[in-house]
Amino acid sequence: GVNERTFLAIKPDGVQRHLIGEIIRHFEKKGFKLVGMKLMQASEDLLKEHYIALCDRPFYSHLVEYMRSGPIAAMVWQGLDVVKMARTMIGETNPADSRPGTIRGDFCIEVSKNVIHGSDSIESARREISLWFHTDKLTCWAESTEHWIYE
Ligand code: DAT
Ligand code: MG
Repeated sequence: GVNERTFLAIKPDGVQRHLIGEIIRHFEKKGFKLVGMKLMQASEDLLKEHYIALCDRPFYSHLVEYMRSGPIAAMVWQGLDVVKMARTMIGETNPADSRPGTIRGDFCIEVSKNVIHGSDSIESARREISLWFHTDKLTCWAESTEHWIYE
């Protein structure tokens, strides 16, 4: 439904390369609603937990170090089918496989510096939102443009 939420994070390379504004603009223009946002340097524990499903992969420790190497812009976005739509807008895991027009297709080159994270399912979104945000830090607000976006 329209209350579906996803967790998006602009990774340290995206922040350093001044892509925060442009990336947020993509999701704003689309019609999704920003309900939580913070800039933070994540702890090793948080990042290990965030990527726990990948703990057996050879790149896991490198991935955690990269995510720890600078500030991250952590966000929660809301809207109809936002989990799947945001993944489509982000592109494939490897920027080389991502079409032009997607965030990874337009803004990066290597898989290990792919500028943005997006939850891959509704269950992951729930898990990741509760990992990165306290519920009381999310803001429910009525968007005045909602009736121009939804039937
Ligand atoms: P995604 O971020 O598209 O959900 P994922 O969850 O499979 O991809 O992997 C998490 C991150 O790990 C990914 O954004 C970049 C990194 N990664 C994935 N596969 C990799 C690989 N083969 N080599 C290096 N880093 C990789
Ligand atoms: Mg993933």
